[in-house]
Amino acid sequence: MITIRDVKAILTAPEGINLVVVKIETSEPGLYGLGCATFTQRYLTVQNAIEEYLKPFLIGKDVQRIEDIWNTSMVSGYWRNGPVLNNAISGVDMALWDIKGKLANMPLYQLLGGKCREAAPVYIHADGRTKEEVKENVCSYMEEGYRYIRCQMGLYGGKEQKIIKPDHALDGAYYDPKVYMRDVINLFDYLRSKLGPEIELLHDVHERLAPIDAVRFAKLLEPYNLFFLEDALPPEQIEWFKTIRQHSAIPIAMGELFNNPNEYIPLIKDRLIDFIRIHVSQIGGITPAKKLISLCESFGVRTAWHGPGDLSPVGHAASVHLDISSINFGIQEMNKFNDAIQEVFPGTPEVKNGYVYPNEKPGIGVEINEELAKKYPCTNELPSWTLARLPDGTSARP
Ligand code: GCO
Ligand code: MG
Repeated sequence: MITIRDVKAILTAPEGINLVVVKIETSEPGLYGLGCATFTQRYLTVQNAIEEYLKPFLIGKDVQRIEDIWNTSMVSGYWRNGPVLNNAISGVDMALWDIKGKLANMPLYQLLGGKCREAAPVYIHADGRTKEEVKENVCSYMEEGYRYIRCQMGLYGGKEQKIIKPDHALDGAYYDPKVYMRDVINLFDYLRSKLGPEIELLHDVHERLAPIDAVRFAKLLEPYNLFFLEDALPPEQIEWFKTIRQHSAIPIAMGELFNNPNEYIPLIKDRLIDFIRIHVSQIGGITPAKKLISLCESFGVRTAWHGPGDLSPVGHAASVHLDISSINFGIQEMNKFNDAIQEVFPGTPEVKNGYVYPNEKPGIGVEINEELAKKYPCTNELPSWTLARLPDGTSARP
């Protein structure tokens, strides 16, 4: 029996974004696995959960028993389904799937049912201070071969806005929801008039609107035929998706903030969303993700795994293996990796002509240069954008 000999968290930030990768070493010399445990805003806590709690629990266990290890790890602290422990468990889970692929001498997608497609179409992020600037960025991505493009104007909630604050207003990332709504509707009206109907456009509300405004926004954006409208509501208000469905046929995407199955199961079983946007490590890794794929398939929901900069190339590659082997794949969000991250993580997924291809190497197929990783230390700073505030200073969901 091959056993777990060591479990460690590797922290690195080659793009200036904190990443957490778990490395599991085994009793078989040279056999190890890598998994993504990236919760960028709480990376030290995830590292602590891995090294203080999961490591002593896992040493000596059979590397092959992925399902048993996932379930026993999930209940080992009794309270569960939170972001920190889910990410820690994801790192272990993905590393064990990586090891299983190496033992089987097969790329992970083969263990999950084999290819449904040769490559997964991806979407990329375009932004800009004005609608003209956004259009320019969309066009340059189209020239690179991207056919799905997320369009924002001032990232989330909009920028370049004239905010009238009260005296002595506290610091924060101020935005005006109504100005944001008007600007984005104008943006898509402009983009469609200039680019036509073919290019697939997406938008991320990022939970920045009051529920009834989200309903109106989904209705007003319907004529622009978005591929999907993401995070129209915060997780705390998901009951309002029923109302959105009654007023708009715009495709709905939700899920990056979900950790607990009770957040996403109602939306899937009642067909209130079209794309599930889960951040795979936030629900605990490949083991729960493959079960979620089957649940979604039963209800006509497609996958659109969260794939921003705060996901390691190991995590991105794991998502691509899930993409390739799922019949109800929808679209894959993709990061434009810089040179440094590609050097730290040999095997980082590559995009060609708007498609990302799976690694054909055994397991997940991404390596890590641990010495080089040390050259890019993580930093524990408050992400300023999370201190979102409305014009009068009220704290808002970021
Ligand atoms: C997306 C997400 C990200 C998140 C980020 C938070 O759709 O890619 O909204 O941009 O804001 O992952 O850390
Ligand atoms: Mg998002």
